[in-house]
Amino acid sequence: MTDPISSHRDGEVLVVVSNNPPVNALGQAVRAGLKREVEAGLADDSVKAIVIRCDGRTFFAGADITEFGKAPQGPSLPETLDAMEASDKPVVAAIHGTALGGGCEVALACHYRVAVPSAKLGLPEVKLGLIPGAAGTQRMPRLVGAEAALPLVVGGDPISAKKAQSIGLLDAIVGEDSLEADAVAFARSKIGQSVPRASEGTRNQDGVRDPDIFDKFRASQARKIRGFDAPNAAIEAVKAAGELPYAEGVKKERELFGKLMSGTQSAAMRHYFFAERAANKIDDVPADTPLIPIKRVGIIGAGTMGGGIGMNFLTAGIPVTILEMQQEALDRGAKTIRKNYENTAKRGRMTEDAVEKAMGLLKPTLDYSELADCDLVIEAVYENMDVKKQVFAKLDEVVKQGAILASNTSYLDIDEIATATKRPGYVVGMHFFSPANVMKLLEIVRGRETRHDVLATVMKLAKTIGKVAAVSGVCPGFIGNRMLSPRQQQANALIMEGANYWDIDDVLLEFGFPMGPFQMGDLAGVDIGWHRDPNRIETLRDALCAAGRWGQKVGKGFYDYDEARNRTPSDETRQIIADFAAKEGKPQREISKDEIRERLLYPMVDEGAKILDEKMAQRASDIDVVWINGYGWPLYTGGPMFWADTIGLKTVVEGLEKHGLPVSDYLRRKADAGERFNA
Ligand code: 3H9
Repeated sequence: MTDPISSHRDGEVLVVVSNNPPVNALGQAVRAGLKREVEAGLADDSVKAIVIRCDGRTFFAGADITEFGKAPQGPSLPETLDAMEASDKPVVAAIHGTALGGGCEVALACHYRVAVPSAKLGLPEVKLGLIPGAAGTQRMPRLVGAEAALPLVVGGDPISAKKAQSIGLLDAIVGEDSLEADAVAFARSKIGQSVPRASEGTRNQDGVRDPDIFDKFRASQARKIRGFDAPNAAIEAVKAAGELPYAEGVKKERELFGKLMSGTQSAAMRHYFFAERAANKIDDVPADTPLIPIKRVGIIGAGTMGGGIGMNFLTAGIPVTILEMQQEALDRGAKTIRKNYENTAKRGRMTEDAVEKAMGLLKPTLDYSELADCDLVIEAVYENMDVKKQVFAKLDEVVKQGAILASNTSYLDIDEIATATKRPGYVVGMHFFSPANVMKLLEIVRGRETRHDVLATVMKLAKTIGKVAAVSGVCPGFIGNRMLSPRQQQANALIMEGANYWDIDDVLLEFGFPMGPFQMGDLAGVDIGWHRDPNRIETLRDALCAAGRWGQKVGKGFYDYDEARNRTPSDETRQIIADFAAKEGKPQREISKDEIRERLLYPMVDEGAKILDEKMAQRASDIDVVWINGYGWPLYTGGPMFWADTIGLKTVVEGLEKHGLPVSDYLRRKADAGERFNA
């Protein structure tokens, strides 16, 4: 392997360069090379200053995550950085791309930091269930203050160069195309001066003067960090930076880092990091498959779903033609899109200019022929096979050859939809989740005849519009809804056997879901799809609807709601359920939360196993990606399949058997062989 670290001289300045594609991760060879070159520079009297920069697309994007969990190989990042910071010769970080995690810690250990305007800096370790482990939690608050450090260390989102300069993290912003020359000039201007060291900074005293900032910050993040271990450890570490001398603070950080690294949450979140990237790859579609240029997107349907889907493209700067049947529905759809953008602008997350720019790309129409020049048309109409086939037949007539025709169906057979066209190879499923402009998941449904270039194009497009994509084969409900179905069946069965419906919701909330199935039912509307005849009572839902319990929108569904939409269990609902169970002759018993959890979640794992066995998902981790991004499965468990691996497939099989539930052959085989779903 070639050495990733090299150096060259620019007069009395030594420029140390890393070249470790794709993201200059700080693996063993990079650490060793960095230490070697910096030590050589320090030992050489003719070197008066050092600049550290990276080749390729980015400054160091962090520690090499693939090394985590393996036996550590020296030199460690902390020792490499300590040697650097201890130098009396100025060391300057020259940053482009993303200086993340360990990369940002390299920059913090340098005496000065300069960056190009497009650079971003951040400490995203919490997103891997960790905290910074190379003194980032100690140097950062000393350099920028605890208050400014908290969102960086605890939230994990990177900040722009401009913002970094405003909080004192960057010393200068330099030319986008002259990073090395400007960094060398900067370093030269510091020769002979005493060097500032972040570890000796005192701005962390803001947290000592006002210790309330930590509790306030924790409270402000309560919803976002519920269930996650790392954010609390991150707050503790930043607090320690004010309370302890530097060396002890570093020790505290090490302790917290070590505990998180060996815990299940970080293992799960690291699994997810690679799962998300793997999901983007389709095994038999080569990475260099030519893409179909997408310059204009058509959307059929300007309702909640169609409008939300359209916003993704408008926001990304791709023109959208949106079609409706009636002028009124079209106007309403366009108005809703504008209102959504304006609300985003009011919250300061978009400029007025950007709102107008996005709206300027929207072309509403009632005329199918206006879709002729679209490169991709996404149908988002009513879930009915006949209607969808009519739409696709019409699209086949009017849309130019070579364009992609996609359906947003959530469970219908894409292959059957494709038969309505003479170009089944260009038909694909693009299943967005509601609200489509917000939810991250895009389930791509690969039909029997879907072409490689069509698949490659929609996968790339997913990234362009900020979605996380996963591919599913054609089966009822695809990956996500197919697995939701056994959970819902069990939830319904449990309440008929005597379980409290709020216990079912609470079990899922405690597990880490944002919402349980009955809360979800109330939110969506218990009356959705109801036949509207209060005298015809065949299902529990009929009984609830007949009693006017239509859901949150009318203040009562499964739960009663107050004005602030807080839910309380309802005696009336309880009675309706009991009456219904009696009518069905269902014996009642007390049901524990453990049984509820097992009966809700284990059948999902079993369904996931069947999906894998039938090759409807390419890999187990794709299923995890779907459930984390589309259905709120808690990230810190790694998704249903990784969670099953963690608790053991044998445990799942035994649990299913204990509750008299079916076990698929695939799951049983894997469990018997002591295997995992994820390698
Ligand atoms: C840390 O630093 C801990 C320290 O505090 C403690 C030290 C003691 N390692 O995302 P992309 C791979 S924790 C290994 O598609 P983009 C990635 O898997 C780390 N591999 O590109 C992919 O591989 P493949 C803190 C990594 O342009 C390829 O690179 N840092 C790493 O969309 C391209 O990645 C982070 O958490 C890594 N650190 O986005 C940053 N990073 O092609 C994590 C990437 O085989 N990284 N790979 O699928 C990122 O956020 C994005 O990769 C980045 C580029 C924004 C840099």
